[in-house]
Amino acid sequence: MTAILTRSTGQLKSLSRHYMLPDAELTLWPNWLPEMDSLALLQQLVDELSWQQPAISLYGKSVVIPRQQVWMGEPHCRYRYSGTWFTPVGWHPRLQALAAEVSRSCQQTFNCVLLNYYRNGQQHMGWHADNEPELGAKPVIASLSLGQTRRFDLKHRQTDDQLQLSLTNGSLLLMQGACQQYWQHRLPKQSRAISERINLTFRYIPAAV
Ligand SMILES: O=C(O)CCC(=O)C(=O)O
Repeated sequence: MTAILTRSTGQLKSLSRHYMLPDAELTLWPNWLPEMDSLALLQQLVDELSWQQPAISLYGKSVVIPRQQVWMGEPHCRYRYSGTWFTPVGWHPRLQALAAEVSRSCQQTFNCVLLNYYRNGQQHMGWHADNEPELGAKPVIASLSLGQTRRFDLKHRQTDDQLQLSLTNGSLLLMQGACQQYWQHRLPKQSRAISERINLTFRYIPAAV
């Protein structure tokens, strides 16, 4: 007799892998959102958000980013990225509810989100850390992926330590500890990745006092 292992959506959601790295702590929930819900959300966000492809400053040159993005959240959450200031658009109701769900899973408050839309594997993001001063010391970042599976690389700034993760449809990756201080990450080009993907990085920016 064949044993069939079934799990409810709730059980799948709670399955996670924990990575204790030098100077960083990662948790990956491979099935945080069910597959069909993730694909439906991707389509909704493609259709309903006003995607931008701004130029940023890279090594002194103005370069159009190789993907599209939306910066969203509470009104005070202005954010500087590669020499350019971004003012958030107001919450999309679905994403405000999602931010609250991510906050519950990660036991962290998030009040803004950067959405990146990659049409195919040629679109990418280079090495960087989410270490802008407005995020405070030791920022906690929760990264939700929808659509095409993509490779996600991390490397330690001072040692040869490297890690490659596969970010699948519906996965949630939590980066915490001193991750943004000591590690950089990137989403490399992948010629075999032909489908579209949206990544949402939930962040917290304190209101200025
Ligand atoms: O698309 C990804 O998974 C990477 C996103 C990222 O690195 C960022 O938003 O800082």
